[in-house]
Amino acid sequence: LQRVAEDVRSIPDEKVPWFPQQIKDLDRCNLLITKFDPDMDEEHPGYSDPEYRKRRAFISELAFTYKQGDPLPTVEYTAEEISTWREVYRQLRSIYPGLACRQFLDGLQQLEKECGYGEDRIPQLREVSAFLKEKTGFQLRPVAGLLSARDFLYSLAFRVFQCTQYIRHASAPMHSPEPDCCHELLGHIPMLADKEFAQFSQEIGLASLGASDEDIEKLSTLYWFTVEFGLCKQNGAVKAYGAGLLSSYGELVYALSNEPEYKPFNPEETAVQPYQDQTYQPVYFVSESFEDAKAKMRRYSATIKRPFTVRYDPFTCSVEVLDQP
Ligand code: HBI
Ligand code: FE
Repeated sequence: LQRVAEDVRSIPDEKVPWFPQQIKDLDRCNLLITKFDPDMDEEHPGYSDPEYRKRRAFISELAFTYKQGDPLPTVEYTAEEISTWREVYRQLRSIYPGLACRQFLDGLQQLEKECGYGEDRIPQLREVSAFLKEKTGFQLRPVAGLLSARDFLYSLAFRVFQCTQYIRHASAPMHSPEPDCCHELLGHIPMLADKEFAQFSQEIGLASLGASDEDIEKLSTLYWFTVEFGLCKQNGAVKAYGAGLLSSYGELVYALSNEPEYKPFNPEETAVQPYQDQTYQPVYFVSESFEDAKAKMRRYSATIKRPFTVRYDPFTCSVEVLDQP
């Protein structure tokens, strides 16, 4: 079902899906996918734990009631939650130096120095958002779980990153079927502190505004193989920059072993590669550099057909919609 853009009147094509034009319109970008939800998914490690599900419902409510501009909610994490975080942090931290890309290591080091990152406490979204805003203009917004690809990508156009605030179940610290705060805070946030990568992320978002379902599917696959599971060359070695890798001990080691297949990042091919959301990827795409990935993505985005062009105005945090010349 397509939402018609009632407020973009100059566009002749009636079938353009609705898209946000101001940052506060992101309050409407909240379509959740319940596929991996602990209340719905029998495979979820928290499915048969009523305490865990109650905790999740409480943290979800903070996201449901959040409106753009509100102060980010603070969660007082329990001793059990902090101990899960500690285990994840300790394990991953020990292998980052050899496997993560330079930008990630830089970002993480700054977060440890300036933002209270470490194994003893779970950083709060509020302090992390303030940190990112100074580094790259990105800000966070709380979300209750996995969002639709369209709504998730839309928020990136405004340099807004939708972040889950709950933590995975204590019985499975090394794996989570859905995004959780370990994935966001360890996988995504250090990368979003890098200017080049922040711009790369926003440009995927801008390309998604008002795009057809088919193009959203392709952009979402591109996002998957770059922002989530991307590898890049650095000083002759292959390193990880994807958040799905940098927040999973097992897959990070596997991705950089000689088991999986590597292909050069090429948007036309990458956009149609089938992917795995239940287990490790059989194929990863390797970029020459972020600059190269950004240039290639830009060229690809320019081929997406839309009856208008968009331009982001950073002063008003809004999107200008211009008719195609
Ligand atoms: N939702 N909360 C949340 N976090 C993500 O990382 C995320 C999402 N929805 C879709 C998605 N990622 C991607 O896999 C792409 O479909 C955009
Ligand atoms: Fe993610």
